[in-house]
Amino acid sequence: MKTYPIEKIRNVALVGHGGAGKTSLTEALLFNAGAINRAGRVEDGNTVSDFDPDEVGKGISISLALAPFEWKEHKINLLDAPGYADFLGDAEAALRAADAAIIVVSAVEGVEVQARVVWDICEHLGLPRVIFVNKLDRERASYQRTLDELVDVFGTKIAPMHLPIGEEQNFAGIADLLAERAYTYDGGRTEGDIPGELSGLAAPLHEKLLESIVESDDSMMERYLEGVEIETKEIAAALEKAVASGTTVPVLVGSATKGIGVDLLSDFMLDEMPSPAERPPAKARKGEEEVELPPDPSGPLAALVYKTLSDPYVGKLTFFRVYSGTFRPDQTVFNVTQNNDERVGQVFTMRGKTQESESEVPAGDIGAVAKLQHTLTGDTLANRQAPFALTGIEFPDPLLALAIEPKTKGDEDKLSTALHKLAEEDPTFHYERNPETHQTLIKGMGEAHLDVIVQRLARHHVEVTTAPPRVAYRETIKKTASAQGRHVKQSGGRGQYAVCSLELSPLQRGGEFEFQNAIVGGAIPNNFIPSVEKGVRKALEAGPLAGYPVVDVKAKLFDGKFHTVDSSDIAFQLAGRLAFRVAGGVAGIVLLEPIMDLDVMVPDDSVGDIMGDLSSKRARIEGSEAVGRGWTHIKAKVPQGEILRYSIDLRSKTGGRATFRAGFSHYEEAPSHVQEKVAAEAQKAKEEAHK
Ligand SMILES: Nc1nc2c(ncn2[C@@H]2O[C@H](COP(=O)(O)OP(=O)(O)OP(=O)(O)O)[C@@H](O)[C@H]2O)c(=O)[nH]1
Ligand SMILES: [Mg+2]
Repeated sequence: MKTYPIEKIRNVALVGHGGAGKTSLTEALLFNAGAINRAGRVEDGNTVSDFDPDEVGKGISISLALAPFEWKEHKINLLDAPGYADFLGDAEAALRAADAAIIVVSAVEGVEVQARVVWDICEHLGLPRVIFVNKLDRERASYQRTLDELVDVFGTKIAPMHLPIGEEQNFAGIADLLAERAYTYDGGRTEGDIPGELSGLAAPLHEKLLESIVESDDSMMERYLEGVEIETKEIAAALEKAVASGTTVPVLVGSATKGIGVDLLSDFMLDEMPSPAERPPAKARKGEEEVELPPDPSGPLAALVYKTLSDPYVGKLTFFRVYSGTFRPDQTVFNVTQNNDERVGQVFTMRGKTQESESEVPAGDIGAVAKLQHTLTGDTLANRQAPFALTGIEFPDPLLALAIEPKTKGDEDKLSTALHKLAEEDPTFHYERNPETHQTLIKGMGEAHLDVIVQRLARHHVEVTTAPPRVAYRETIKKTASAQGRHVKQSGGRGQYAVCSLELSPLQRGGEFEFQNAIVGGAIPNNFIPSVEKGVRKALEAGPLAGYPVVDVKAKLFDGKFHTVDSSDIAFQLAGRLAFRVAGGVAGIVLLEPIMDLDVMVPDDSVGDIMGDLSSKRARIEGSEAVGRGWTHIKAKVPQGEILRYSIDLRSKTGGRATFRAGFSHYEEAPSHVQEKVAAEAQKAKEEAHK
């Protein structure tokens, strides 16, 4: 593709709820511009954006896709983001790399959860946006109902730009409220006057739209109120300003699969959406210093990596958006975030999975490079001489964990290599080896996300089984108790002799373990004291109740006996362990469970439900506060064992509207029914291991 000057570039993210039609719209825009010969269909698995086998299999987008096309001497870089909540990370990345967003809303389903979520991200990023009301050709589509809902949810910024001519199977075209022209689609496109039956509706909307636009300009507002006719050109310029500043969010309409309104949307992107040059300069840091980088192709290089993909043919592909300078092939760049040089070979532009070599990618444009060694999503690529680091990308924290194990023994190494690769590719996917529960955990945004991860592992030739994660319980003692440990064997052969007396007492939560040597008068020689401690520590590793680590205990060694010949290090270790076990039995062992800090954001109308559910999960509610716009923030402390599948529960209780965060708080004694259950499970596991 040829290199375009910055004013002729648009970077636009397509976002919205799952299934609203983003991928179909991408396809229609590319087809309309002649970038592809035929429009693929999501159902047929032949679209430009959904090329990954998981996407084809499921018929949904999982990964964001870049789809550039040329339109009237401009280059439009579409970033088609997934809508499903599990893949929100890629929507965040698309919005971060774009200069504007199109929020696609279905005229059948209306304003769904993820549309609100991406709207909030746009607000947070200060990103200009428009709404495209799609699927107007479908049965039960309603423009008026959708518009009312948009105004209801997003407020008075919402400004209708286009009106549908007809609806459902009669959807035939579009009335442009600003130009007061109508376009009907029947093979080609015919321009005409707004049809009579619509003009009654269109006239007041035209006035409203004008008002909303002129509001951003005082002098224009004055002339408008005085009744002076304002030129269409001036209004278009004012609209562009109003969109860029986010004070007006125009609503366009159409049908992606019928190709209605798609050309108007392309024109709208050129005429009314900001070029990279019209956006505020990028924020960056050089050491402690904060700077702003204007989008100058001859400035210092600063490119943000917004996506990493592993391609079966080329290997690792790194997608970047250039904010300053020009990204050229065959050079060494400096990864500021990782503090590492990277050798760059060819530079590409990608359309879906199709690559095209580029001679350069200047500020404002988007490109890709293969086989970088150290670079991860969110990093900045720059020059060593001018190492500016751009603000990274905020990815959501993973919400659901599963334990996995390779089906084939001996695949452990292959598994960890594959996990490493997948985590590099997907910033919302984490994995860890839990040293306490001896499980490998995969953590993601939800069931569908982890499902995809398991399938991707299989494509890396590692089949795994999944299980719920074990809770890292701990054990401790209830009260102070003493006991003697005797390890004495003196019948034949080399003798063994060690006796020690221990007093165990509870420490405060978080006190871990303390060992006190209170031996006086050499009852145990000094060189064997560490042996006793070692034995006790060994016993702490697996508690008597259910095999979990014993914590918050003080062990005081206060007496003992030894034999000049038969005592040894190992004998005192065994005696120490025995004394601990016996004293522990007397002191009473109890189970501690991890308690989490839970923050839930719920729509006001489901607060009652969520509270009820939380109390059935033994949660202590610490507060609930209405935070406005229909949302309530609930804070609670809740046992980890009760919320292992909270992301699933919460989604089903609120239709996917609520979000939560959970972090470890502290350990607490578990109620007796939990202790009994955990002890019984441990017993069962032990018996199975012995079979
Ligand atoms: N009738 C009709 N169907 C449409 C239209 N746009 C999309 N669809 C259908 O709606 C379904 C979902 O479309 P997609 O393009 O995959 O939607 P998406 O927003 O990309 O979905 P995700 O990427 O999974 O979030 C597919 O079956 C499309 O054929 C439209 O304008 N009219
Ligand atoms: Mg899609």
